[in-house]
Amino acid sequence: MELCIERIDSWLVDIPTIRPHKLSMATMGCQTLTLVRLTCADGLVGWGEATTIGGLSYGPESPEGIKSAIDCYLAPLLSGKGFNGLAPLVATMNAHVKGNSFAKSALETAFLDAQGKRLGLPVSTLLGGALSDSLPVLWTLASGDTQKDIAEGQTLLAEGRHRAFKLKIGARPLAEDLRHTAAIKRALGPDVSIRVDVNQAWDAGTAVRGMAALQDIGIDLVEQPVALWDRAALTRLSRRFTLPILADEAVADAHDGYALAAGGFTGAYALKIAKAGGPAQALKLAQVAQAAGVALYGGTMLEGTLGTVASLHAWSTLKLDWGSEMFGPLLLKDDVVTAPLRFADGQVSLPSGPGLGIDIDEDKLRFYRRK
Ligand code: MUC
Ligand code: MG
Repeated sequence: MELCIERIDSWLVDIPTIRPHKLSMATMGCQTLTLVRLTCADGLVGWGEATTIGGLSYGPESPEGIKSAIDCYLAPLLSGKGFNGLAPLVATMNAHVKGNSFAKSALETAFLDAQGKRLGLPVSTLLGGALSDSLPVLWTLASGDTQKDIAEGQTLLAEGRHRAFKLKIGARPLAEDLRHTAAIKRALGPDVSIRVDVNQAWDAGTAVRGMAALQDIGIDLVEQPVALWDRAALTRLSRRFTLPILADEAVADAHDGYALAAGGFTGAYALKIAKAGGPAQALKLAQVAQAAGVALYGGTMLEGTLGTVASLHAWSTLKLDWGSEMFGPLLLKDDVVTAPLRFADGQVSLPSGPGLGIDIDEDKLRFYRRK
């Protein structure tokens, strides 16, 4: 079976968030989806999506940069060529385009969607087969206001939509962040898992004080407390505290995962399709982690439904020790798909059907796309 790629189109799609989402490095009021449509010579289409967080504040690719890498380099490279599977597609992209993993992730997703539709198989089957058809999903409390976060958490617990929460800290002085975290933990109760994401905001000394205090408060997991480049500090912290560390920005792909684990890191890795270059590439990192005894977590780049579903197909093939945060669509006021994902009982359901198992709403794409 060969897919002959005829053309690749892309759009920037701006969708407002339901409330400001405050991280240590940016506040989001809108999310930009870079959507990709891959059209095969016989008319079959596959869709992919890439997102980042806060323009260039999370990583080195902006939405505009992702679109430009696709339109100017990757689309001309791939159009008119036939591929009998993902390996030659990825080899071609990597041979001619360095980096740009977010752009490559959108294309790998679109290829998998098209391949699944052609074969009549879900993407999860192409990636090894789903272990389950729903995955645990937490919610991030990040309004920037402690009382609002508590009210939001209590409502979501009462509705049963989520059972675990992540807090975004690091923008404020440590003492303030600790008061905020302790108040939320106290209000939501001992049975609710609370994790924090510092998004690289602390230096190594602040991280030692922060970890000790967060351990006393009863926090379950601390994500990326120090800078991406400071693997030594991340590793020291992981060995010093029983409170586990989740590496996010520090670990993008299988090479990073190997280097961090070989250096003595213990804890967990946040898998993200964008960081790795696609759902199949993220699974390569998962395999390195499993071989090294590092735990797994299904991470989000706050994708819309398309990118979230692409991730879910990959994560469904794994045992995720820390569950997932695939709630991106719930943070957006609207989306460009015909049917929303189902979130209930602390879980998100994996769509069935060939390819990604979702359909694009062309009217909404026309409405939200950047003109
Ligand atoms: C991150 O750094 O993990 C994931 C959930 C969320 O609220 O923000 C993202 C980014
Ligand atoms: Mg993170």
